[in-house]
Amino acid sequence: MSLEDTLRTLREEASREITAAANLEEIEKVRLSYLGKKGSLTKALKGMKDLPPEERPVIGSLANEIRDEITGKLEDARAQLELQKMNEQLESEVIDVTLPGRKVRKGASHVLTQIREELEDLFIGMGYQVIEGPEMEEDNYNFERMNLPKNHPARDMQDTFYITEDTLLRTHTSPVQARTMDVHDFSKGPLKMISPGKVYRRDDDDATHSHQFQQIEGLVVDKNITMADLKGTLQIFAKKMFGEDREIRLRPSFFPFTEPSVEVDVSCFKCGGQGCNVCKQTGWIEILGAGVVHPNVLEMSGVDSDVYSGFAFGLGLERIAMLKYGVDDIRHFYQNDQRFLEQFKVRR
Ligand code: FA5
Repeated sequence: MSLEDTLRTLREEASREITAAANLEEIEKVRLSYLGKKGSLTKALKGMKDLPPEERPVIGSLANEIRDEITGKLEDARAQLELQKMNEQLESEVIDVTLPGRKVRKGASHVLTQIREELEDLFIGMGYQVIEGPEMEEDNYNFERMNLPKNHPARDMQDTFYITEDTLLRTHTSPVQARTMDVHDFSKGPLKMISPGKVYRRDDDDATHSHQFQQIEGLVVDKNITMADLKGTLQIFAKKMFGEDREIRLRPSFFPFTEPSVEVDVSCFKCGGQGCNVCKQTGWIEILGAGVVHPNVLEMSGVDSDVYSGFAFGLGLERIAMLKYGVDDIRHFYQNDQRFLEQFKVRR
């Protein structure tokens, strides 16, 4: 067969094979088999050198024409197949935006954190600062500075976890009173602070007692502060937390660091005052202790008790949460049962 015939045959075969190629891999194979180093068109062109010189330009231009034609067809076919491949992919990977989404489980603040923040906002609104104190405390601040010298019988009121002879896990947030008064500059104005935080006691756990719980301490010291200021403040707090119709009572009590002292009870949410297992048949749940700051406590911080007076309170955060939401066992707050916690989830 003459070289010219060979070229014409290759042209037809290549054209057929390109049309028949079903995918990009097959196109590549066709390309290699004609135009590759060992491809049939490449080989045929090597035969050019054996042609008589006068035939070379004619056959040469035919060969170029055929090579360009095959290259062009290959490129068209490749573009076509690439488009087809992309369309198939788009179809197979289609996203149905109307399908319902998978639910993302979001975390949320613990109910006690929510109430703490609510109370902080209330007191900040009345001009109080929020001050934190250490959970691991010196015996000195936890007791002595609260007018409870060593061997004072009232120390037994709060069974203590000791770390060393002089350090302990604080049994209440009251030591922050002394720490704050020590550094407050009274020439610049009155002291008004609250101090939230964890406290620890060797109490037996039951429906209303936990060995670790949270308190919020409150302290106001200025000239002419009286029991009436304390009462007014507690009333604002109670109304805000429990609403207008919940009953509140102030009961005379004793704390070594206040004189006079009171305890505040709220009517039981479960029995409404009839008596039940939650309120230990009394009809009331105690939420806080308070009173007029004892002159000794002021003096130990270098505050002149003839000029200044103050009131203080210490409230139990879990008790407030129990009363607000009708939770009948304090242990629910610490067991991390999702079914319990989810009830207080707020979307922010
Ligand atoms: C005190 O801790 C005093 N420091 C409060 C105080 C401050 C009085 C300032 C005067 C001036 P008491 O031990 O009563 O007091 O505890 C205060 C509140 O903490 C209680 O009214 C109660 O709401 C809560 N509480 C006490 N013990 C527990 C406990 N084991 N579990 C949960 N809450 C408790």
